[in-house]
Amino acid sequence: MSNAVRAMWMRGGTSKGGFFLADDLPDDSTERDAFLLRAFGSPDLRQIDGMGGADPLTSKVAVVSRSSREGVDVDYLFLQVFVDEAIVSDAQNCGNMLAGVGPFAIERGLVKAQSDETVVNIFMVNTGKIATATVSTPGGKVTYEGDMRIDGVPGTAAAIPLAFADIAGSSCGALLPTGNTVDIIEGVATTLIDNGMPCVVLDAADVGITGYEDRATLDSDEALKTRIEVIRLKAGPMMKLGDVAQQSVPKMMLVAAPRNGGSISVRSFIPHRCHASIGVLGAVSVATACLIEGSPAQVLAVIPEGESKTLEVEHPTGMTGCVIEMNGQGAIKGAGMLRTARKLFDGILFG
Ligand code: NQM
Repeated sequence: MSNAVRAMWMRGGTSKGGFFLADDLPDDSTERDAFLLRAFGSPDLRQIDGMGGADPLTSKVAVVSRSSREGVDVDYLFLQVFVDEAIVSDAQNCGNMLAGVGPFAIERGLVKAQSDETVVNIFMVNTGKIATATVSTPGGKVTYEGDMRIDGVPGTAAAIPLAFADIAGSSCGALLPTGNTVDIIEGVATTLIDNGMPCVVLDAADVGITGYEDRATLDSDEALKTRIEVIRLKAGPMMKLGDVAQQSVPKMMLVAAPRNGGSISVRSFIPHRCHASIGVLGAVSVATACLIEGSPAQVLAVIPEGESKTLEVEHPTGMTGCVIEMNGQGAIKGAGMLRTARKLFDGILFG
C-alpha cells in the first residue's frame, strides 16, 4: 500500500484540504480511503495524528484528473473525510474546494495557462455536472494574489469566478425531489431542494431558535441538533438519498429574515456541526429556495429584481453573494459565485 503520496494543501473558498492527482492515490477506493483516514488523523475529534484541522471544513479532499469528456478539462472528485468517524464519503460535492481545482490543475500541468486568465472546465464527478472556473494567470502563471475579499477568510486574494449551468437535481434527480414546494416533517414546514446540494430548508423559528445565533452557540445546543437530525433522517429517503445516517447530505438550512441588507439569513448544519459561513452549492440551493413561491425561505426573503439576481446570503461570519440566472419564464438557467483560493503547501504526505 502506498504510504507516501504527492499532495498539495490549499484553501478553497472557506474550506481547506488536500488536493491530489488521481494517479498519485491508490486505485482501489478501500485502500485510498484507508490512506486518507490515516493521513488526516481520523477518526479523532482533534485529528492530532494527521493533517485534518479538527473541523469538517478543513477535512476535505479534491481528487483531480485529466478529463476524457468533450469540452471538459479535468474531472474533480470531492471526498469528505469525517473527523470523528472512520468514513470517507463521496456522497456530496463541495463548491468551496472546487475553487482550488482550477489553480491546482494548472499548477500540475493538466491545463495550460493562458495569458491573464485561464478558463478551466471541470466535470464534478460526485454530481455529474459541469462547472467553469476562471483563474487569474498573468504571464501564463497562476497568481493567488488579488483584491477580492470573501467573508469568512481574512485578507484578500485573486477572484476565481465559478459558474454552474444545469445543476438542479444533481444528487436527487430533481430540483424538488418530492415534487412539492413544501413538505411537513415532524410538524415543521420544509422545502426539500437540490440546486447543486441537497438541502432541507426550514424557518429557524420553527425549531426554536432565532437563526442569528453564532456557530459556537448552535454547536452546543444538543436539543436543537437532535431535533434537526430527526427531520434530516426522515428527509433523506424522501429526497431519494436513501438512509442518510452515515452521509453528510442533506444539509440543514435554518433560515431567518435578513437583517444586514442581504436577501436571507442562514445557519447551515453540514449536517451535524454549524457551518462557519455557508457552502457554495448550499448557498445556491438556499438562494433558489428563496425564489420558490410558498417555501419557508421565500416567505422571509428580500428578492432583488431582474432575470439575473444576486442574492446576498447572510451567515455567521458575513455574507456570500450568489448569482441566480433566470429565463423569461422564471425557470433557473444557471448560478455563479466569486471565490478565492490559496496554495499553502506542496509536498509528500505520509499515511
Ligand atoms: O455547499 C461544506 C463547504 C461545504 C460545501 C459542507 C460547499 C458547498 O463550505 O458547495 O462548499 O456543506 O459540507 O466547503
